Amino acid sequence: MSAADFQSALNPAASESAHITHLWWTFFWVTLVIFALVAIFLFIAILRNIRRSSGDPQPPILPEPTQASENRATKVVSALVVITVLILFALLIGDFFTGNAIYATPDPKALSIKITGHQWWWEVEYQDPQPSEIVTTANEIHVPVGKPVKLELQSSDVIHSFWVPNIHGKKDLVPGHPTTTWFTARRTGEFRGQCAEYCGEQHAHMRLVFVAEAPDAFSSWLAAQKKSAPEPMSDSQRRGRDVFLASQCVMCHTIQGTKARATLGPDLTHIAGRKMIAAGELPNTRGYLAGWILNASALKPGVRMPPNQLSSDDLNSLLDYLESLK
Ligand code: HEC
Ligand SMILES: [Cu+2]
Repeated sequence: MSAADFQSALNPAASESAHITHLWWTFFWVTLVIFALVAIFLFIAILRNIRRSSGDPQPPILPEPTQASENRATKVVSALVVITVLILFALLIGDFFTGNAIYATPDPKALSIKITGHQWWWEVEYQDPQPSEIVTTANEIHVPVGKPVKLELQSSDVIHSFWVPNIHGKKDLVPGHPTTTWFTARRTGEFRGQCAEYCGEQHAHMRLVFVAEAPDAFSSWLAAQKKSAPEPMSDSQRRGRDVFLASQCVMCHTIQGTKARATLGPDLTHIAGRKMIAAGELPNTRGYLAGWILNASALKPGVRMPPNQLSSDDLNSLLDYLESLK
């Protein structure tokens, strides 16, 4: 992830964010010119005043303004008011057209993804008319470049806001009020998203990884996600699966192909394929995974996952198993 792709509304990767960036720069240059003009005139006025009063301890007594100079002042002020109104109006029109352009008309062939905000992670579900083809994952969204995408957004608890600045503007997730938003990615890249509405203790650690990739790469990613979890290959992995299925993990997590089918926490069917864990907070490495499983709240205070007491053998097997879930 390059610095500009990290989380920047000024380095667009989708048609929608390109419109927003364009509007931003228009506002920036117009207001910069006005600011510079105001500063210049202010500076001139100050200079004049200093020169007028230099060497004279008493403030100068200015003559009464003449009728002619008063008329001129009124004209200048009126002209400036009219120019200000015109500029504001032009910006308003630009804003209106940008708004129109980014709330594009629905496309029936769009890829449909359902996003559910939870305290403090994102559930991601690729929709399909056939229930068995639906893919569920968490905190990582892949989309194909050049294809319209429809996001169906909802919240399971409090108000969150979905924001991937390189792709589109913010969209609030209000409980009980599902909304939709549309975008088309225009270049490949890996971007970061962030919850943009304060939603409790770990709001700042409610991020996501957003991957825009070539259609072929996306198709193979989605096909891999559709599969059930791979069967354990080694004894340790087999034992790890038993540990998982025998402990309270199954009350909150799903691993497709096993009896773990709960949805209080992220789907773990392909957890090893994800770049980050804990909603973009920690790299998906064995060390962080171990720390997370033993005591998640030490890494993310307030987290909705309880600590676990596991013998080191059980933990190692569990890690072997989770790391095999590609
Ligand atoms: C009470 C419910 C609950 C139980 C029990 C539970 N978890 Fe979790 N787990 C969660 C929640 C909620 C999250 C997401 C937390 C966050 O990111 O804020 C999570 C996150 C995770 C993650 C990171 C997933 C990701 O993509 O970020 C892993 C791995 C995980 N849990 C493994 C386990 C294992 C292994 C067990 C059993 C030893 C377990 N969990 C028990 C609720 C639970
Ligand atoms: Cu939030």
